[in-house]
Amino acid sequence: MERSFIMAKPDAVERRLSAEIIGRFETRGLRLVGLKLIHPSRELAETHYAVHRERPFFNDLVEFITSGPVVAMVWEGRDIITVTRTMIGATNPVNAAPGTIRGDLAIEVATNLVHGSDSLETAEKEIALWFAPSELLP
Ligand code: DAT
Ligand code: MG
Repeated sequence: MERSFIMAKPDAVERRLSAEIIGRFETRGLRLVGLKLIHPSRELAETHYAVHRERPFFNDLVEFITSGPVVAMVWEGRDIITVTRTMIGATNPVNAAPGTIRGDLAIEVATNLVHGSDSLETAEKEIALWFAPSELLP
């Protein structure tokens, strides 16, 4: 079964939306196989977002993601990338459809509440970056 790395970002925790976000994936029927609250280090954040290193918003992005605790998760299910990315909604919440997490709960691109891996290859790397194998259900 396929797995993805999902994270409720610092804005989600600050706004007390962790349970809302976890609940959406849970009620959809996905299986939670890893979960932890962690205040990311700069090194972890920079590695996680390394693909965006040359983008003008990179420093603000790293500052933001290290600004407080996040809920790091691994979810499992069929077509997990498509299902979770669709549920999360467009990167810019202005363009995110109603019914999606960003479309219902966010308005600013910099504080768009949730991260979800964009491919199975990325998911594999992100899961290994954020979790030790012993922290995940078999
Ligand atoms: P996604 O999180 O939908 O996969 P992404 O990988 O392109 O989007 O970008 C990672 C994060 O960077 C995104 O969730 C919010 C931030 N970001 C993206 N584009 C931005 C922009 N134009 N200005 C500010 N922040 C941006
Ligand atoms: Mg992305």
